[in-house]
Amino acid sequence: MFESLAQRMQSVFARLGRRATLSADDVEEALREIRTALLAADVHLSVVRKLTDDIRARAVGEKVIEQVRPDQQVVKIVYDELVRLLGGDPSKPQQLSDGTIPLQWSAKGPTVILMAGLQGSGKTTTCGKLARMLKSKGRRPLLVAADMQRPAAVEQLKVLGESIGVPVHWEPSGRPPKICERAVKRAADEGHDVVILDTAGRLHVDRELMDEVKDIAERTSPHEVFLVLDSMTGQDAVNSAKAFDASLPLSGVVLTKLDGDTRGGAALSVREVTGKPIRFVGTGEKSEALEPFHADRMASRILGMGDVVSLVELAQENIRKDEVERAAEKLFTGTFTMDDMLAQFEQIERMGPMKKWLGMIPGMSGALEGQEIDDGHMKRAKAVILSMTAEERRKPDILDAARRRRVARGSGTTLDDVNRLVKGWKQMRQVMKQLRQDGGLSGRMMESRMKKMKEQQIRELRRRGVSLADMGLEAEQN
Ligand SMILES: Nc1nc2c(ncn2[C@@H]2O[C@H](COP(=O)(O)OP(=O)(O)OP(=O)(O)O)[C@@H](O)[C@H]2O)c(=O)[nH]1
Ligand SMILES: [Mg+2]
Repeated sequence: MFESLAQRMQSVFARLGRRATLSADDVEEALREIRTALLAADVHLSVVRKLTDDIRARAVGEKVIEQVRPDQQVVKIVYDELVRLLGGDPSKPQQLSDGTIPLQWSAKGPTVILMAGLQGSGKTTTCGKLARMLKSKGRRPLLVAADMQRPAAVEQLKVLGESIGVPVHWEPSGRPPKICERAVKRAADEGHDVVILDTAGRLHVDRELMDEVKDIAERTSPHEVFLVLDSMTGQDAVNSAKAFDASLPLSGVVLTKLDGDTRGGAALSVREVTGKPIRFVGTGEKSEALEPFHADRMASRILGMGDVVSLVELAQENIRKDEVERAAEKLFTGTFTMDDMLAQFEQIERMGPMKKWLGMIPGMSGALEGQEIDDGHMKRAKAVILSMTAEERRKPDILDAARRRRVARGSGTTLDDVNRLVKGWKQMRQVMKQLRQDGGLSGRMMESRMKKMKEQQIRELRRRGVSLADMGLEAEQN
């Protein structure tokens, strides 16, 4: 997700990277690029303006940190402002989930969660995902089929409930507000501690259905009212959010289909435009594909520069200059040995779940697609590296079958573990090499690709009626 926005951002920073110092003009030029990149990603114009203004204000006043190149500092400023825009606090370190589910719990009786949103936005799917998540934490959820609009809706929820082992309250006929009222009562009687109401979708915000969902909210006093938004629908999602916000006591937004080919604009706009926090994100069709939302993680992914951000953070925490430089050198030049991998593992262990973290390294998220990485693997992988000789760590290519068997024995792992690690290292090396060849952070190929992409995006924006001035570009010459 956000691939093109992340790539555009990287190209902006790449260009800055070749300057020794940053002038006010450089910052302006970068801001213009950021502006078009954001508009092309379908971010609301008012949000783009605010974001670029905030970035400019900070970039001008920022104290220079000696250990860090100015362009990297700009990355950090943009990152901070993105985090803020997404409703987070950049002064807090990466928020690692402690595994609890961030919900407003009822003090007494079952917690009631109401799901509302346009047709096909993912309400029913999200109800199932949330129920599954709650159940896995020892809660006793009850799903409620309150969509009497679409004939198959009740059946859909029943099937879903069965597949995750969560009971579903449904009635063959009747009005949804009454059904929900009875369902909440049943939940209290039967000892369910969470009730999830799956309401009917609507194509547009229409009066009748809006009144119905309002009625449901009034009768059940939900502790959470989630608006489910399809992130692929961009500006439309944001506009409908305003309408729902006007009629319902929304407590937050669930952004679905972030796994798809979304341009990311909805994610960036919704918080600023509605003032409602994004609470969860849906990242797939399966019932496990729901995550609590973290502004900082999202900002890292949008920038595609998570490593640079943490680098600057390290520097800000006054880590020794040579260490910072060494880390940057390794990342950007691609001389990546098993020792580096071991160091990365150790660092990663301190940073939380590996797959998420690795996905934040530029160019890495694609390479990780469909790969199994869990933290148990990592422990074994560390043991494997520790059993290698210094030479093997420096030059893993010399690990032939006999050496691999020895390493497996020595580390108490299997030959499979050793092979997997070497394969993983090779893939990483490939990614780094690719990054370098494609230009990654500095090359020409990337730049020309970006140029093309940008021209395309400008054409597309013009077609949508965005003026050049709004893109931060001068009026056309011809
Ligand atoms: N890829 C992907 N697909 C999703 C996600 N969430 C929902 N979907 C898909 O989106 C489609 C619509 O989802 P539903 O949950 O039925 O949507 P709904 O809001 O309940 O729709 P109505 O009941 O008709 O209003 C289904 O095909 C889902 O599988 C997600 O996070 N990622
Ligand atoms: Mg539905």
